[in-house]
Amino acid sequence: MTRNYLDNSRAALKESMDYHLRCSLCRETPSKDYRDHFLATAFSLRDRMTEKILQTERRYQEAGAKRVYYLSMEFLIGRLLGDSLYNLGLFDLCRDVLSEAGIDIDEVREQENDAGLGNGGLGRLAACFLDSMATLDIPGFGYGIHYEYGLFKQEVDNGYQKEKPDNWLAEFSPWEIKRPDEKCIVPIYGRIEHFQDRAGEYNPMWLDWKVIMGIPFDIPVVGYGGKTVNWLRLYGAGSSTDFDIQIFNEGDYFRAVEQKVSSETITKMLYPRDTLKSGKELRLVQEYFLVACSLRDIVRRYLKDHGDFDRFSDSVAIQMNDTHPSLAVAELMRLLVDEYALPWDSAWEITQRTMAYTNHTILSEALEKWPVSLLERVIPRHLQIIYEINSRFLATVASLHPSDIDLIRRMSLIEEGENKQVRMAHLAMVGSHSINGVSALHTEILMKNNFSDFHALWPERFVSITNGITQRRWLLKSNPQLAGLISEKIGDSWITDLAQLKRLESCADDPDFQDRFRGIKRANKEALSRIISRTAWVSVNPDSLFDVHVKRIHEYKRQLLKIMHIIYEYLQIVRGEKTPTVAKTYIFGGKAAPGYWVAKQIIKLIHNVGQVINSDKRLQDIMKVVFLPDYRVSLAEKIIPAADLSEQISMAGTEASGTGNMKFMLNGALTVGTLDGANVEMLQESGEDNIFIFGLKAGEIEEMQRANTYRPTEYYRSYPEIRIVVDTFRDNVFCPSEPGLFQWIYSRFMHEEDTYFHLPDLLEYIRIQEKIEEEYRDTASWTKKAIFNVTRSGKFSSDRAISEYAGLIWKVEAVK
Ligand code: HBZ
Repeated sequence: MTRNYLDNSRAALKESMDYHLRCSLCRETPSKDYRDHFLATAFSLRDRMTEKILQTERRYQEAGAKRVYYLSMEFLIGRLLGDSLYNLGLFDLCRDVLSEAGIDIDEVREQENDAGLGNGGLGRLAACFLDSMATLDIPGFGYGIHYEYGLFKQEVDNGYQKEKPDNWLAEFSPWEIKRPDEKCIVPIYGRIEHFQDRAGEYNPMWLDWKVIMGIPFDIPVVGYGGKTVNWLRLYGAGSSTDFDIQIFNEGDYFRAVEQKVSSETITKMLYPRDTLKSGKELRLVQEYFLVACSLRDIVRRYLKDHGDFDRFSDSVAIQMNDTHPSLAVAELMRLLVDEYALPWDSAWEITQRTMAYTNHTILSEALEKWPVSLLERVIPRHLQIIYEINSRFLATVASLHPSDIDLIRRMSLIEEGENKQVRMAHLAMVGSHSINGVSALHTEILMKNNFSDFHALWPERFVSITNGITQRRWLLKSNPQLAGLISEKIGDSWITDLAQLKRLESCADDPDFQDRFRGIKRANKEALSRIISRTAWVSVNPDSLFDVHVKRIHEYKRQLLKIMHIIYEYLQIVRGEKTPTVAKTYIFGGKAAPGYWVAKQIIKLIHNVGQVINSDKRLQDIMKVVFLPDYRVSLAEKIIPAADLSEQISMAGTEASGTGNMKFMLNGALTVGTLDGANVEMLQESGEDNIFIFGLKAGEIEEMQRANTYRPTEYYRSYPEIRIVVDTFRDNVFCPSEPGLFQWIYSRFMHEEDTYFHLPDLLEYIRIQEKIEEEYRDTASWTKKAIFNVTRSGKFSSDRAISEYAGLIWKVEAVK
């Protein structure tokens, strides 16, 4: 290529796309193959991004900048082509270049597989944070695992979820840059022996370990405007050739091959959330592998510019995304003490000043614990270090509360009992200078309940940082028409400063603006209707109210509450007790963990209720219920812009924050929700007229749980509305050909088992849904509320969240 092939001119872009078609893909030009065009476009962008990675790195070097490393077992990045095009400012140009070749850019974008390297909110948050760090010119990098298989693909067969492997790399990802030259070697298994040194002291030595090799794959992360390009480094496990050769030389060829195979299985697949992981050795190995590879890399980078560790915590901040990477505390200590011979106390000070921990769950059963016996076998040296950290920590606690044995037992890193376990959250908290929850309510609950002992000891360590989402992906790219309308009215500064949306408030009453706003929603609903008919085989009316409940299927998120309301409404209509005034489409989506029986039954229930309702002639144009299979990032990008109503109805006190709720708000859906997670703050921002809040509050539920006063049967007996719904489960109304299928739901209520308080909230939920129906009929007023949701969603940008992390926790600055 002759011209400066990296410039952003039309000619250069076309030239580099043609170049890649011929030289990278070995295709005749012009090609009509969408996949070829996807790859050629991606390669052309990658060239531009890698050049900028180098420039960005030079800038960071010159500034001697402090760096943030975001350690996460999950990065739910989805597709990258559209975002990269928008962030590089090349979308229009690229669309035109493709269209000149007779190629539709949307078709090209559909060729990309989602990188589904995460389960849900936690993983998607990590991905939004990468986008914000790059956009804010913060030297922030992700470290994660290069899973060969992401979260399973979901198929629904007669209402039953079937899991299929997500072989996302089968067709190869054009974004990643494999760097075998930067591989690292990670010791694992083996045993500890103590050797006496010259001074007569016994020192531990980790012997006979095996070796895993970590091979980095870098994915460029381009910030909006294209100035800063950071990267996400994903480690894949390989076998160490050196080590294999050693066994090989011993003549044991088969053992050498076996070891190679077993090393490579370490990063084979992402574990689905909520399966019973405790005791799953491979998962522990994965967590250790991530931490070991990342810290080696972080220390290596630091030591390139420094002779000792004196400035480590001034140069490095490490954020642990939940406890999954919390072995980083022990691994950093091990590196500093064992490999770099620092005294324990100095190493500990460095570790605490460097590390920070984000908690994402209040559900105590979801807090990670690992059996001591397993750690002893897999990472014996780390277990010793954890014991040493614990004994020093407990000595401090004991010195402050000498006779409080119970407190010491509660705070210990080790849960005593028949099967001793390490409490990973305690390890993370003790080893960090900062502990944060992900919404105001969540942090409050952590301080008051789960971690109250730690909060009493170190109140200064606790901070609340409400989650956020990137408006680049969740508005600019996924709802281009709305983005365009907004920019037309207030300019495009909202793309990097979401609070600017406030300036749109004056348009909320303007009938012309309202019309256009509604027109865009309507177009998005039409597009979604086509997807529904293609993937769920249901034809829906785009003029109906789109009421959407999409997220992981979990009892605490209460998809069952939503379906119980639908059943109620259905019965009302068919019994002639209600004349429907608004046509509605109820849309569900979400994956259930493969081993989570109740969650899978709930999918089946949604499907069966849908079958009965969708085939009932009396409800033909009035009500539809659809379950969209394989909910994932790229599907969310199509569903959310089309929603009128966003369901955020978890039992109060269970959803740490939620981030889907924010995406809906940004796209002009109204929320119906409990006072849970970030809904509380959405209410504050939007104003109570623009959100539908119902249900028990977290404190009320806590009180009922404490006093054990909740009796589902009392609600069943007292309220006919509840009774008629619950009875359908007993009477096989939605499973006539499989009697007994949903009996378990009825039985639970009858046996006073309703952990997530469905019945106490059902009545209020029914009432608020009636109010919603009434309000929806007033189109102008509804549209105005929808607009207010958009204009008041500024707080929920991940740019705001990242600025808070940078200022309050990481103490890093932008490097412009
Ligand atoms: O993290 C979610 C919370 O449920 C949600 O409220 C919050 O908004 C979001 C971001 O802070 N938590 C998860 O998504 N958790 C997981 O996906 C998970 C994955 C693997 C596990 C445990 C939890 O082993």
